[in-house]
Amino acid sequence: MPTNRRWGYTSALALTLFATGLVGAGGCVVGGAAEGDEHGAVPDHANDLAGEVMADPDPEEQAVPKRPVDADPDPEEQLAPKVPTDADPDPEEQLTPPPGAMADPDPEEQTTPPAEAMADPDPEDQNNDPSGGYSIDPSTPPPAPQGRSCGTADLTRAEALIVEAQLAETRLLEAANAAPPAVIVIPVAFHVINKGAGVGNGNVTDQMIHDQMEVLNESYAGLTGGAPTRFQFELLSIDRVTNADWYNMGAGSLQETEAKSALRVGGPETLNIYTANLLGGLLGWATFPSYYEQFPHEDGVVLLHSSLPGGSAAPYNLGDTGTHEVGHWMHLFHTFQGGCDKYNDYVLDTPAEASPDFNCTAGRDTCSAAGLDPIHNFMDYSDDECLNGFSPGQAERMLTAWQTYRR
Ligand SMILES: [Ca+2]
Ligand SMILES: [Ca+2]
Ligand SMILES: [Ca+2]
Ligand SMILES: [Zn+2]
Repeated sequence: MPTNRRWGYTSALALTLFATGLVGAGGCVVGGAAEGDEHGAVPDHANDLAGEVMADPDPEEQAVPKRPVDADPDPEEQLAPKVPTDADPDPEEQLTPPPGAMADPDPEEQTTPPAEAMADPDPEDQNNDPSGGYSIDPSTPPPAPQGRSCGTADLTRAEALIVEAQLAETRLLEAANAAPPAVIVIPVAFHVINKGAGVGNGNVTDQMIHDQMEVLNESYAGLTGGAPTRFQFELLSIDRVTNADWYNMGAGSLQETEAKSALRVGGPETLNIYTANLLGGLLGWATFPSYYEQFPHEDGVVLLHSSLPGGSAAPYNLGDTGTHEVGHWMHLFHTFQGGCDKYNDYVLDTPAEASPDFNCTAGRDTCSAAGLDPIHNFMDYSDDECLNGFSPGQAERMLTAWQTYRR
């Protein structure tokens, strides 16, 4: 039984976008939940995703990084106190908080025009970006040593500002024009990547998929305790493929690209969900909508097969990994992104929190800014049992992002 969840991410996407002006790659990798695996007992360090990866002897992690940046030793690694010798190019390491991030008071970053960001291809810029990682307030306790974690990439401040500018433009246009539709039905294509027959080999049942669809619909309708969104999900198709190589895909791996290239259907409006046995103990990852224009074949959500409702990845088997990853696919960030930074997740009504919450810690309040930590928010890291809603601000952001990138 897995004990940890990790949400990994693919930083190279963000970097590529950084260079091109597009923005936003998100990948959530969730960890320690490999089915029937021995990895589950490995302590997970939420903000130290590399720590678990290093401790994980799984040879599958040798999967070839797909994106150039993944192979580039991230300077941030040197800033990661827990993994000083880590040579693993895992992009999740970018989630390690740059110590200087919070201290960067440069007001110019708030007004950095996209053009400037686009012109600067230096990947090291990400390391100086306040929003590029978990910006942990030094005055707050370190993150819990275990629990869910996600691999979806944080955008750099420059990237995030581009997105914010694009969303702001959409808001202006929407205000001047017709309101968006009351209901947006998203077609969902499920791609079940397995290594053979049976749930144990990743061949999830149709029932599990239907149950996941129900979880998505209830969650996004606000029926689980959060704010309602205008999104509904309708199952478009289920296809299954037996491919042991793809089955053990890693975030940003060649296997991921091969599988997606072969299986993806539809345009930016179609939610492609791939289930497989993810490497590194990850629960899933996703791409941000701003990534679609340049890399349409990468668009989608990848889920650990056993995270679907009824799967074996307890306490992450109620379907909220799917809800969380789709949140990224809609351009939501983690509620702890940026830590106590005033921007944090770029959503006003989600109180900033210094680090992920893993244990549904009632009354948790890690940032001095108003509001208790949003421990029940789908974009935090607690168990599925604890996560139960989006905020109105997140619902608005998803709608605006949809109008900007996916309609
Ligand atoms: Ca917020
Ligand atoms: Ca607070
Ligand atoms: Ca829940
Ligand atoms: Zn995530």
